[in-house]
Amino acid sequence: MTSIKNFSKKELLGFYREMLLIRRFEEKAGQLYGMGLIAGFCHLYIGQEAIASGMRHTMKNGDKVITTYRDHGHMISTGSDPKKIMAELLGRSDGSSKGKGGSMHLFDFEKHFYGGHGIVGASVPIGTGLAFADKYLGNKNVTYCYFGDGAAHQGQVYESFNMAKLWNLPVLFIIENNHYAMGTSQKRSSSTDQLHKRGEGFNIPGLKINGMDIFDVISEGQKCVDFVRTGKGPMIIEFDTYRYRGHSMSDPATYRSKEEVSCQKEKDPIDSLRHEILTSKIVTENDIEKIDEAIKSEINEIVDFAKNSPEPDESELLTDIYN
Ligand SMILES: Cc1ncc(C[n+]2csc(CCOP(=O)(O)OP(=O)(O)O)c2C)c(N)n1
Ligand SMILES: [Mg+2]
Repeated sequence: MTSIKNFSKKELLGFYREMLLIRRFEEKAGQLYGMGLIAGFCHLYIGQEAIASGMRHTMKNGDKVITTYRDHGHMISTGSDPKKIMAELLGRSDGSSKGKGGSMHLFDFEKHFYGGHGIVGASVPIGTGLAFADKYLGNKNVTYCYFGDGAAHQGQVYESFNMAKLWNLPVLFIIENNHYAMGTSQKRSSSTDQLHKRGEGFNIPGLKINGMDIFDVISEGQKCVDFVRTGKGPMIIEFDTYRYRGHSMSDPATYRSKEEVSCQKEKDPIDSLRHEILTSKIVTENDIEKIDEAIKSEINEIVDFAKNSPEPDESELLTDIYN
């Protein structure tokens, strides 16, 4: 069983730092949205951080990531510059998509981050195509293809499963089961709560993993990555997780009880890692506070950069589009 003992001090503080950066980035995005500085849709990743950060640890150079509109945390975990991500959210010209894509359309080709997709389920056939390219080119890369529990009911997901297994493509289908699709609970909309078994009819194995503990994410996730990387074909991971906020900024999430949310927050991935780091005496409370302060200053720099970046010029209106 993987535990804190399997990681160096540097690795552990790296996990803590990254998850906290994602959390604080998202909290700030929520504030800026409230102030009218971010327009359109904005979906926060708060509560699900251990998945992006943990799976990142299992990746090799050239591995690809593709996900849904809940994409800020995933892009940060690929090592993409958070300043450019925030500038994109604010619709500024220094943004990763030149300020023309916004929150749901993040992209970083250099970091092998293939979006940011607003169409529910769309990341799955596109991710399968990315894996096809890797197989065709004969490299040993894996595509990490993320989608939600709601998306798991989409027809295009199953067409992709069939092709992925038929050609044994190196794709890891990763369902982030946060138990809600907008305001609809999984209990009300799914015939089964075992989404990792949805590949059985295609001969694709699956595993359910606790997504609230970064050590579980890494140890169990690594087994699935190894399976895919060694040419055995696709695999499905279902991460059990929870989103703390509403679906998007316009959702007050009144369909959930306060008790349900607070019960989930007791398993918070960042709090539990901090607790383990302190009880195992990896660093002192003072050291942790210093990291927290450093993240706060980093977030301030990120926001300053985004606010100071100009809006795209009118001449950009018809560039970078299909016509
Ligand atoms: C094809 C399509 N249908 C409906 C929508 C509207 N919609 C946006 S998000 C969402 C819920 C998806 O939930 P889930 O897959 O569980 O992901 P989560 O938001 O929980 O991360 C819906 C129905 C959409 N964007 N695309
Ligand atoms: Mg969901």
